[in-house]
Amino acid sequence: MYDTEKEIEKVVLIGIDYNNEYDAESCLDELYDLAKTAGAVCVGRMLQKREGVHHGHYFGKGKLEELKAYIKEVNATGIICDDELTANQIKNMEKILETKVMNRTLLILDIFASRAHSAEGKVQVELAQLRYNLSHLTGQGRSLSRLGGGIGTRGPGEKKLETDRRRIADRISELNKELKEIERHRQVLREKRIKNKIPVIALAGYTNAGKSTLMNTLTHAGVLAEDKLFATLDTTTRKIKLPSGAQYLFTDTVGFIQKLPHSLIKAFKSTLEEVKYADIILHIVDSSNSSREQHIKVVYETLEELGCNEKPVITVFNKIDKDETVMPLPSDIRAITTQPVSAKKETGISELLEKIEETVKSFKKSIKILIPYSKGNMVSFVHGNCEIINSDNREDGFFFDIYADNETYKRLEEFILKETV
Ligand SMILES: Nc1nc2c(ncn2[C@@H]2O[C@H](COP(=O)(O)OP(=O)(O)OP(=O)(O)O)[C@@H](O)[C@H]2O)c(=O)[nH]1
Ligand SMILES: [Mg+2]
Repeated sequence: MYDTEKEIEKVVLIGIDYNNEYDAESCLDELYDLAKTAGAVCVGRMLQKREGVHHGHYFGKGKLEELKAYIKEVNATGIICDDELTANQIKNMEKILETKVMNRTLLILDIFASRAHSAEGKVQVELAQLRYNLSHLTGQGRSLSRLGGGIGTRGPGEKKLETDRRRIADRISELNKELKEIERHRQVLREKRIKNKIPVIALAGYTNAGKSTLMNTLTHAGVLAEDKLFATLDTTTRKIKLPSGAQYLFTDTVGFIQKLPHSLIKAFKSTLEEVKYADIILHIVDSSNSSREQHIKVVYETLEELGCNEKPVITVFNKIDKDETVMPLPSDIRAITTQPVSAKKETGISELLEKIEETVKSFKKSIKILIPYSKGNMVSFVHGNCEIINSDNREDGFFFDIYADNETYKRLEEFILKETV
């Protein structure tokens, strides 16, 4: 990852109103939040109604002239476009507008770069940055420096790189190797969890929905939670004991956003895939956000992209304490159940935990078994495969009060205490 000095950018946000399901104004509102998070000051915004982008310079010629005058008027040092731009579009626009041209992808990459703390996060961000730059290189000998220009001027380009395509490719393959090794470690951890049979609950959702705040309320993990987009990049997992005695693992991870750059999805696949290995996905929604329905849609699309269509989902409508939260809450037919909460004010939390337990138990059977001392070898099987609520060494054998999945249930059927069936 490359870090260089930060300069304050005064930017104009631009976007196209395609007249489709995306509300152009709220897309720009989100771009505003991204720009602010990245440290830029927004001095204006401009939308053009068009069927599609102008392939040479995004806006049409006339609108671009209008934008040029506007940039001068508000004294902006650059523009940020809500859509992905080709290297050619950037080149043409910079020439016409005589200012720095950035886009949403660069902003997100830039924020990720400033947020990555773990070795894995850093490798993933650098990989995404390099892939992005490689895909925006046109022709031999083109300087990288201009292309890397994000808000904080982070990015490979701003470090005086005299690197060529070949060297980037080499670095990418080097990073890929590092990432593979990190992923191997992660896989070992996951396998250990599967072996322990502790239910894993992954917190997923749109960025800034309150995942980390809920994680802290539930587990006192002390995860950083802030009113900034992508406050969390690294995965945190904590074990908690519920009032019933059952133990669960909760995992907090990176948030989703619409138009998440593909290079980032690819680089962050192993982090994003954390949800894939969970027993339940806790889908956190910021109910106070006027785009909450759109956010829900983006989250389900991203989950599908990650191959998690089949996972049981519990939707948590968070931030119900806020005045902006409009009732009634939206319906969510994809979720098994929903729960309104305030992670901050700690309301609805015990109801949520009950619903999580009910859901876990709905695909596990509760049984009480007695294993005779002569079959002591089955005890380690129980420890390895069941969720143990209670255990006791009785006169006639080992007693267990457990939750077992179907397969385990069959193996233990002969030991089930009759009176508990
Ligand atoms: N009023 C109110 N604010 C909340 C609640 N939950 C979270 N917040 C605030 O929302 C902001 C974002 O919270 P985070 O927990 O960092 O959100 P996140 O989903 O982890 O966000 P990322 O990690 O950035 O994707 C913070 O300023 C929190 O204090 C809530 O129930 N009520
Ligand atoms: Mg977070």
